[in-house]
Amino acid sequence: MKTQRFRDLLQGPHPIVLAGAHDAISAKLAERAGFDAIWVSSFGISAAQKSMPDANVVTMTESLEVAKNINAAVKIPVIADCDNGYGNAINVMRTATEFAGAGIAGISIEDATFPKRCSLYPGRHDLVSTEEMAGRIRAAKSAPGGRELVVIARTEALISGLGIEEAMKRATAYAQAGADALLIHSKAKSSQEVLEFAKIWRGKTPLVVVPTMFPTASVEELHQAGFKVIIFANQALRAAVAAMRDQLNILRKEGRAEVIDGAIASLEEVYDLVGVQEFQAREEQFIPTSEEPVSAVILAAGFEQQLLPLIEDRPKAMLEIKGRSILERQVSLLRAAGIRNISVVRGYRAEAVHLPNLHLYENPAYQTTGTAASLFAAEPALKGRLLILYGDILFDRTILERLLQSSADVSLAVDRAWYDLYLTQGRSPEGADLVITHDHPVQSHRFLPSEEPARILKIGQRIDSKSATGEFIGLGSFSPNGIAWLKEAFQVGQALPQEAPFHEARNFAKASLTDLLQEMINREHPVHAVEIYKGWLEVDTFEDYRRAWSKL
Ligand code: SPV
Ligand code: MG
Repeated sequence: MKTQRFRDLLQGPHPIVLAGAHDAISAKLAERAGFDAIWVSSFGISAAQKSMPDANVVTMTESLEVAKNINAAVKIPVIADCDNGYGNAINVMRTATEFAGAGIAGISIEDATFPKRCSLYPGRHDLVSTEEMAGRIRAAKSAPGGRELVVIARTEALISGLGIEEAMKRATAYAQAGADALLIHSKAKSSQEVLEFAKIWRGKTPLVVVPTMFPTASVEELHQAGFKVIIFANQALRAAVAAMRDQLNILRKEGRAEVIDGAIASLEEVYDLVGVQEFQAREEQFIPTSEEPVSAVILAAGFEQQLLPLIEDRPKAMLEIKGRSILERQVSLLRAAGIRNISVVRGYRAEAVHLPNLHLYENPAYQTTGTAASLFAAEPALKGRLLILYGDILFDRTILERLLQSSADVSLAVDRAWYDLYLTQGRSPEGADLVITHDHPVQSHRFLPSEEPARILKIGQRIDSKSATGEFIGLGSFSPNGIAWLKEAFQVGQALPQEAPFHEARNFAKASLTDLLQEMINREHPVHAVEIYKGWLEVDTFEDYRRAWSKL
C-alpha cells in the first residue's frame, strides 16, 4: 500500500523528495521525473483548478477530489496539503477520515487559523494556540482511518515571525500529540532559519521543508542538515504557467499552430501519458464488436478511350476534381467510415496511382480483361468483410453508411432514381449496370427505401431499361460468405472453355463484376439491393466529368 510505502521511506536512509502537483497530469509527470511522492499543493490547486488565491477558498471536498484524481493517476504515494484541516479539530477528523478512505498516504495540517492565507503572501499570518493545534493532530490520529494515515504537522511559527524558539515549542508539542512528521515552514530569503532549526531539533520525528523562497538550497544540503522530506511545492505549476503563457502569446500572434510545434509536447506524448494504448487494449478485450473490420478493394485498372485526352497521363481514378482526385476522395470517405485496409487495383498508367498507405495490386492485362479479372488480381485482399467499388464513382457518405449497416451477405448500392432519370430526363441506359429486384414494382415515381433489402434477380447492362428497377452504382459490400460465393463464381468462369461466353461477357476474360454477381444469383446465393436515391455520380464521359465539377 502507498501509505506503508511512505512510512518505509520515512524509515529509510535517503531524503524523500516530493514534487507539488495541481492535477493528475502534473502528478504523472512528477512520477515520471522520478520523485518519491506527490504533494497535492493547496497553492497549486487553488491556482490551476480555480484561478483563485490560496486562502481556504477551495473546500475540503474540492481538494479531496483533486487528490483522488492524482492518487489514481500515479503509483507513488500522495501527500495532501490539507491546510488547517478546514476548521477546528472536528473538521480535521472528517478530513483525516475522508483522505485516508481515498487511499491518500498522508495529509499535512498546519497551525494557521481558519480561514488561512498562503504562507508566502505578505501580511498577517495568524496561528491558533499550540494546544488547539495539538488537538487537531490528536483528532486526526484518532479519526477513523487516521491511525494509518501519515499526519504531517506543520508549523507556521517562522512564517508569522514568532521565531525559532516558538517554532521549537510548537514542533515539540505536535510531535507529542502524535504527528508522524513536522513541517517547519519558512519564507526567509535564505535557508539559514530552517537549517538552524534542524540543527537544534532533538526530537525523533522527521522534519519536512519546502524550499520555495530559498531555492538555492539543495536536497543534499537540506538532508545533511537534518531534513528528511523536501517538497518542491509549486515549481510544476509555475513551469506550466510560463510555458502556456509564452506559447499562447506566440500562437495568437502568428495564427498558425506549426510555429509552436517544436516547443510543445507531441500528441503522442500526451497519448502515452493518459494511457491510450492501454485504453485500446481494453477496448479490444472487453467491448464486443459484432462487426469484423471492413476492408475495401477499389477497381481502378481500366482504360476508357472516350476520356482521352483527359486521361492521357493517368487513369480515371486519378482525375482531379477541384484539387482532389476521385481516388483521394474515395479513400478519405472510406477512412472516415473506419475502413483502414484499402487496396487498389491498378492497370492503365499504374505509376500514376499513388496515395499513402494503400495496398497496390496490378492487372497488367487491363486492356483485354474486365473488372472480374481486376478484382481477382487483388485475390489476397478478398477476405473478411469487404467493400468493392469502382474507381470512377463519387458517392455520398450516407450511401456508404447504409451499406455498412446492411447485414446481408451481399449488398449492392442500387439507385432507384434510375426510373425517373430514364423516363423523365431521357438518360441513356448505355453503359449503366441495371438491376431487376424481386419485390418492387417498376412504375413508381416515389421512392421510399424498403425496410428489408430487396433481392436482386438480374444484373447487367443488357437488361431492358423499362423493366429495370434501378442502377447498380458500382459499390457493394460482401460478407465472408459473399466473398466465398464470388470466388465460386470466378472458378466457374475460369473452368469454361476460353471462347465460351460468360453471362454478358463475350468470354470469361472480359467478364465484369456484374457477370460474377449474375452467376452468384443463378446459383441461388442471395444478392440484395440497398436502395438509394441519387447522391452519387460516375465519371464515364467528358460530360460526367464536367458535371462532377459542378456538383462538388
Ligand atoms: C502549498 O504548496 O500549497 C504549500 C506550500 O502549502 S506554500 O505554498 O509554500 O505555503
Ligand atoms: Mg498549501
